[in-house]
Amino acid sequence: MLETTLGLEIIEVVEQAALASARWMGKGDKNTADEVAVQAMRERMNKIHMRGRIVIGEGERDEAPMLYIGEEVGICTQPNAKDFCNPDELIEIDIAVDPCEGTNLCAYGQPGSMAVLAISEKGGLFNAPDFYMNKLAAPAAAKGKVDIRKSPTENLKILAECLDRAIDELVVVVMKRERHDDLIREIREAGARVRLITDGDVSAAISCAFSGTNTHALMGIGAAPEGVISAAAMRCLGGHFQGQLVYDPAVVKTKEWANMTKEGNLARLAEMNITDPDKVYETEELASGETVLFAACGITPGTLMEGVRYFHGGARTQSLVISSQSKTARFVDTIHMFDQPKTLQLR
Ligand code: VTB
Repeated sequence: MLETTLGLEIIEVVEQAALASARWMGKGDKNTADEVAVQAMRERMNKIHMRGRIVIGEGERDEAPMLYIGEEVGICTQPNAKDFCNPDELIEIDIAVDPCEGTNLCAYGQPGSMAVLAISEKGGLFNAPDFYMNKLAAPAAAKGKVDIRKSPTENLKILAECLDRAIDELVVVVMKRERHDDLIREIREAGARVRLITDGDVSAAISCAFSGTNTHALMGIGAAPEGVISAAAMRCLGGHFQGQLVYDPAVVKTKEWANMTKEGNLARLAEMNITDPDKVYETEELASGETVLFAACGITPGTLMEGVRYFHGGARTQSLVISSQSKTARFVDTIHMFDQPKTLQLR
């Protein structure tokens, strides 16, 4: 149901966000690259015949004017909705968005930024707090065999067995951060190779589920909300994804968390009714809905998708839409014609 009604619409949502953001590609202004994506995503979403609610978005209402957590989106949330939306026929939908995942990558013209979202029925996506998350992603063959509680060395041995290859034939993606210095050392000592990225761990996590990407695992700490989006894709693809919230600023080592304390963060989690802050979340807990859909559109080129390519009068995009319902991963190549060209050429 979700897929048949919303499958094409959500492609357009991520396409519009990517097209907007890509105008700011390489301009060194990450805030604008993000803002325009948010605006475009919201505008397109509000044309969809649905009653949607943002569960993962740009932040709390007071700091984010658009796509804030709790914002209602879709035609059927508009004031005069009852004129054209029958409330009995409507499924309520939870939506997790990241209109420009990897804003720095976009701003500096680096590979791997994309517009991304995940949807499910109400309650089907974990409302992750704006915390950090330790993540482990791996291909389907290793699902349930690798475990985030085990050491990276142990996991690499298991992964090598599951993928029937030597450890030095494995590539692990890790974000280049001070907090990962020991992790990187350990992976290298275990014999595997590390692909360091500056940002954009959603794309890296999902790449693990596609053979041919030369990405065999994602390890390390990134943002928790994006962890849910990655889990939604992995849930559809059968890949391995686990996440554990990180609340200790001494572990995270970012300037954003310089004024935070471990005790303060634990208290924040308790307020959000997260009673076990050390819980390891499995894919099916992060994206538990009966139906889960995931869509992404490349802003800059990446391992999975091309980036936006503008040309006179139009642009070409590449998106990926994955469904737990039809068990499909569709790559959608779209030519957008802004000015009705006299002849349509495939570019
Ligand atoms: C970013 C971003 C990632 O995590 O790095 C962020 O690029 C948080 O890490 O893609 P820092 O605060 O250390 O930069 C992601 O957003 C996603 O998890």
